[in-house]
Amino acid sequence: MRLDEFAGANAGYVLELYERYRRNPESVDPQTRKTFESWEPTAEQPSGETPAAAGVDIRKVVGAANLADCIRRYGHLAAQLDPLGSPPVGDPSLSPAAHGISDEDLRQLPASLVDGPAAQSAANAFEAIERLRRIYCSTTGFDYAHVFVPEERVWLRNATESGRFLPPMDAHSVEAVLDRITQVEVFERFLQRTFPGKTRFSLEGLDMLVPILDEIICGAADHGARHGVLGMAHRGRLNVLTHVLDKPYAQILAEFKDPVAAQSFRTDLGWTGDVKYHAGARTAAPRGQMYISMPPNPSHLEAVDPVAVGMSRAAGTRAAQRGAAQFDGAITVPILIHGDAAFPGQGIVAETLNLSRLPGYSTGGTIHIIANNQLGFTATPEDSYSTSYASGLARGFKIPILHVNADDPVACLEAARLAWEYRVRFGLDFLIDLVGYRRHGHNEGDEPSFTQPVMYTKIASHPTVREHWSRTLVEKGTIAADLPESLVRKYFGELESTYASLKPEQEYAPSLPTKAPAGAAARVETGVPLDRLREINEALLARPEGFTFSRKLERGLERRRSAFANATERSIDWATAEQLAFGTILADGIPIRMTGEDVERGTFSHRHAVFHDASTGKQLVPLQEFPQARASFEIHNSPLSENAVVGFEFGYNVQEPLRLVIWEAQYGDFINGAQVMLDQFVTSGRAKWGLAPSLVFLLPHGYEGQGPEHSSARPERFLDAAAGINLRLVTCTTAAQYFHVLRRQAALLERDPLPLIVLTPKSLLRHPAVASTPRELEQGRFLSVIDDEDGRGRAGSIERVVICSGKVYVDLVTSDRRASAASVAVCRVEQLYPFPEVALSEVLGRYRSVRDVVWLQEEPENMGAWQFVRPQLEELIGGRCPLRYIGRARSSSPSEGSAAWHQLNQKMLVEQAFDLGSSAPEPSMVLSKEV
Ligand SMILES: Cc1ncc(C[n+]2csc(CCOP(=O)(O)OP(=O)(O)O)c2C)c(N)n1
Repeated sequence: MRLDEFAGANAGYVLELYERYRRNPESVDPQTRKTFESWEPTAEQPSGETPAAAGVDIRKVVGAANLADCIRRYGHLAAQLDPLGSPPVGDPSLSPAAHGISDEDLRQLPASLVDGPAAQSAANAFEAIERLRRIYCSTTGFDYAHVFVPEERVWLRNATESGRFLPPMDAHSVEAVLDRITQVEVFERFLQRTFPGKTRFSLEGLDMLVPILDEIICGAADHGARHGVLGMAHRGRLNVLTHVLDKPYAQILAEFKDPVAAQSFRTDLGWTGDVKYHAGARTAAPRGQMYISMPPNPSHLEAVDPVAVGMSRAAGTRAAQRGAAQFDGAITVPILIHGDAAFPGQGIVAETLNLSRLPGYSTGGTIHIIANNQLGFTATPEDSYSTSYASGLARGFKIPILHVNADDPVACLEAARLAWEYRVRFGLDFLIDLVGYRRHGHNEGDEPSFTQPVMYTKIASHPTVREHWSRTLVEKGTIAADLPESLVRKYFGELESTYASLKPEQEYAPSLPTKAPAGAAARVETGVPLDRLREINEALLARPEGFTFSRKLERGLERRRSAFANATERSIDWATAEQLAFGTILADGIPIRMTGEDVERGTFSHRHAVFHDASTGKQLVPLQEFPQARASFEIHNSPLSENAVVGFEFGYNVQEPLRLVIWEAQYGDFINGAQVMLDQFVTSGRAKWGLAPSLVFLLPHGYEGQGPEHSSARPERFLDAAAGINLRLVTCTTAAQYFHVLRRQAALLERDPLPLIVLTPKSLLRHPAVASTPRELEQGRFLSVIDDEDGRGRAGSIERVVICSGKVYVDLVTSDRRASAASVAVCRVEQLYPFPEVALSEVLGRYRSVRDVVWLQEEPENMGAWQFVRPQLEELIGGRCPLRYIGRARSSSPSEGSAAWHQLNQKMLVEQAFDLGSSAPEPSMVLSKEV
């Protein structure tokens, strides 16, 4: 066997193995030993190549092959990535000496040892190695040794070494790049000159970001993509907004001139607006068929990542047909621009990367660009990450990484072209680490030399990439010597005349969502005729030929089958109500997407939206199969994340607002992990940016003795953020209420979209008191307040009205004390926000002889709805009688850790509710006090 039958690294490995065998035959496995017993490696030269290597020292051959392998793997360590000239770290394995060979030895060896496109037509191994060095240790660091899928690895190597993604270098192309970076630079300089010190988070030092984006977007548009979604934080955002998303200069300059006047006040919409470097945009005209949008972002770095990715997923998903939703990654492209400190530092990045290959979340490949200015405010890379590069995290996700010197336009454009082609070929994420610098301080009012004096001395005399590129082109004679300056004058002129002719700022006011007339939600009809419900129920229970259900599920299915036998029997449990709500919504042609941890089965084993054949494991999703459906149903168990997945669903929802998007928490309190998404996007997105989200959150909530972390969904967090009608918060106590609220949400998607938070039950999922009758689905609608079901007839004798919300209602009405407390009425507030003052005042108006009104809750006094409802109740009562609080005392922890202690307190709540005299005894945590 000849050595060159093994290629490159393989040859090295075989020879290494052979060496080991020669030294000690026992050190290799028996099969290899057998092969080597009859094998004599010869490094024969293919005919036509000189010099012949026959008879050469085998160690030299191994050394050469290993050297080539090391350059491919570690060459990036010797690449000149920093435009400011800091030397690369290098690596000993990149020198021939480390492999026991010299340049002269290499000249004696065949180029074929090196293998790959670089070796082709090289005269010998030395020449091939030099070519490798020029490729791998240049101004691009090819960092993808961690990509171990053979097909991808080979493609990347060939793409790198063939140079086929190098940009064209004809006069027209190089001039176009010069033109673009002149625009980019002049825009920043003009803003600096016109509005000195005003924050704009200049892009200078990373100017090539814009041509890189151009290149990727052109590739995508040429390839037939329809949507591009660009997610980014503050750095360079204004520049990208104007040059990539075509936001007019006039609009940006108006915002700089007087941001307040440019965004007209709309207090009636709760409008606050936001700073200009958080604004989103969408291109007015397409490139090819492709529109590009950029979601608005909050200050919270990287929080926009999953939002942009979710938008892209939505844009590429067809949902208007029965069955599963169909995603096509070719029509939509997400691009995320990250900060070099934020990328490794913010956990949301890892969560977002983890979505990339999951069936319910993949985007067909997200292109990531780290806008790496080697600083995070004042923090250095040493302060900011434990990985070797800012991009280190991406390695674990097998994402190819190209580090590229931002002062080398050719290298930057090659990276962009290669990234795009990789995405086309494999449909996977790619990362460009664009290494530049930051010409000014973190913002333009900041003095960077306090903390980076040496770096900023260097930057002061460092030419811009435009100057650098101009000089190169003029020296080569590719462009006329006066072209660079004439371009600078041209773009300054454009900005100056735009600024001079700026029209009144009001013309640049953003368009805001309209608001539905008050009470629109209450008028929605959500009942469904019984025949229709029965039909859909049966269709959802249809048994496909040959599908075997788990025996344990059979009983429940049988119960559901007979749920419509009697219209007035409480036969509809929570899960059935949900299935019927989903079924009828799909039959109305509204697609549904539902995600969350373990949602397919349901945390409490109640949903079973996906059945698994008991013998084959094959899946069945009835909501995708039933014939009445006119839209897709998709359901996915999410990864174990809250922050990124909520961000993703938010993005999906705002991109495709006419689909019902539902996220369920395993337990309500886990939404703590998504607090940034709630505060920065869900509850304030309308006031800041004019977005109109309608995402549904299902949050299991209720005190059942499971301890401080499985009791409360913290409704107070939503009530704290509730203002200007920005959300709906409900807590349904019956299956019918849940059915109607889901259908109401679907009906309002277009007319009056608002996020919907539903506090859902746990143990009550199967409680008879929560079950509803078919008639209630047919005739009812969602009620924001439910009066005492026995109390109306005896309103005149009622001395106390207890108002509560959620599961504690069931504790009250099922208690033994209820029967003996005929003078106590128990009412439920089912919608906490918008607060149903009209409905509640009607209820209270019925009880004319009350001695006190009680707000009763399970949560401690400083949690739950109490702080929110108290002023509203006081106003409703208007001093006619005292208001009393019954609930747990103030506490730093949501609940007791012991089930026994919980039961004691819960019992005490009930006692207090029906006790018209005394206060709570020890050792209860429960308070009963007049306020
Ligand atoms: C979640 C969050 N934490 C802290 C900050 C404050 N902050 C704003 S920019 C910045 C540095 C960001 O550095 P980098 O990611 O490298 O981006 P650069 O500004 O250098 O482009 C910090 C700490 C923030 N905006 N968001």
